[in-house]
Amino acid sequence: MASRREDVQYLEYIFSQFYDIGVNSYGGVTRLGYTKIEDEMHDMFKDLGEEENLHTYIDEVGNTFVANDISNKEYYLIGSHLDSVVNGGRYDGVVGVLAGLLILNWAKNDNLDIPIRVGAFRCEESSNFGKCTIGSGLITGELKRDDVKGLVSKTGRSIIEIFNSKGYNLSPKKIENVKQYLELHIEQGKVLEEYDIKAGIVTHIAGPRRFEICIYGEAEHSGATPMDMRSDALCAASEFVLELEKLGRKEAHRKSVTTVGVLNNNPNVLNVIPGEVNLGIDIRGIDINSLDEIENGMNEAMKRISKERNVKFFLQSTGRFDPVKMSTHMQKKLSECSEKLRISHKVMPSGAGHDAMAFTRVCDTAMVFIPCYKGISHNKSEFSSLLSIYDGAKIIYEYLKGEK
Ligand code: HGY
Ligand code: MN
Ligand code: MN
Repeated sequence: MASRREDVQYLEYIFSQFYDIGVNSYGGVTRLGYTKIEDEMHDMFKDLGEEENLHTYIDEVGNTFVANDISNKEYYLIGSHLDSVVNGGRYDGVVGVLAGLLILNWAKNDNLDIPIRVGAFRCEESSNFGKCTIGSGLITGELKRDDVKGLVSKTGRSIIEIFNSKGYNLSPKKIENVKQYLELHIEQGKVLEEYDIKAGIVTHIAGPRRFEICIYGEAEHSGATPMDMRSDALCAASEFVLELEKLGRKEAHRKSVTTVGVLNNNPNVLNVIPGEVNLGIDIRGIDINSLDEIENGMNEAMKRISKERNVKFFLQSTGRFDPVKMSTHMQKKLSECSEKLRISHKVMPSGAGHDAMAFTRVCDTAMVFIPCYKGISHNKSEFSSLLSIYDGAKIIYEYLKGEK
């Protein structure tokens, strides 16, 4: 068994191989799903697997796998993603893939006879197509061809065109023989760091409900139109945004959150009253009743504002996952492994979405969190330490050894 120093040096080496891919002038990285930059990340992952003389392969939707055994035996799948948000950080998703490579290394050095594969899943972020977990969703059946065939990227490329050009399949065979799925991920919240706890054992993953809203008013002359004769779409949108924030605050005790992350104002010129505004809504929670409360409140607000301001609201759902529960027995065993390794840990929900959501459809699934600097994520300042990644990987490896 290599020393901890050698393991951390290996982590440092593989982390550095990804470091500059997709770097932008703001200091962060933009590695959008199903783009050339994400291709580069997957090529690098495949190269790193081949460097260790491991098996590598790519599935029908472009997910990349590195494995110690590609027979049709049941295997343990460790996974995450290599895409990022726009100007995001270098740890979201990547730490899970790094941990997987380290675990494969340990298993090889220990001659641990357990089939293990590490998967890097395409387009986990909704940043490029407005839909999340496309790679893992398609191969687990969470997403069907009809759910994605109409998607168009931020640069106007259709997913059909991208899949055709890469020889991918929008109706892939469902992934098979996965005994269990485990994912290491940065917490993307402040709890672990705040309480100086080294690991989180995830109980639930919040279910996202996402919507696009178009608000139509009337684009008119900003100087000649009296205040009481306007249908200002941006004022209506602003009232709606604050209303949705209020709904989120009201449901915070049930761990729900609401965000308007996208606002496009048209025609967005100084001397024209905004005639049309498009909003992107992200609601999350682990309690379905709470999410329903928020959704009802959102519909009430739209009705009221549209009447009071003489505008029209058009709502379209762009994604809906129920909250998912992680495997109870895996949670228990992961906690026991953390105890045994004397790594402080706590059980906790995940507010962020992950590829693990999709895998709950095909096998027992669990997640381990590690702290990240001030809980910052989806931001160039995102940071976690190599030692944290090492600790998280140790817990998962200890768990796998216990499965022998
Ligand atoms: O948006 C999320 O929750 C995740 O980062 N994809
Ligand atoms: Mn993310
Ligand atoms: Mn992620």
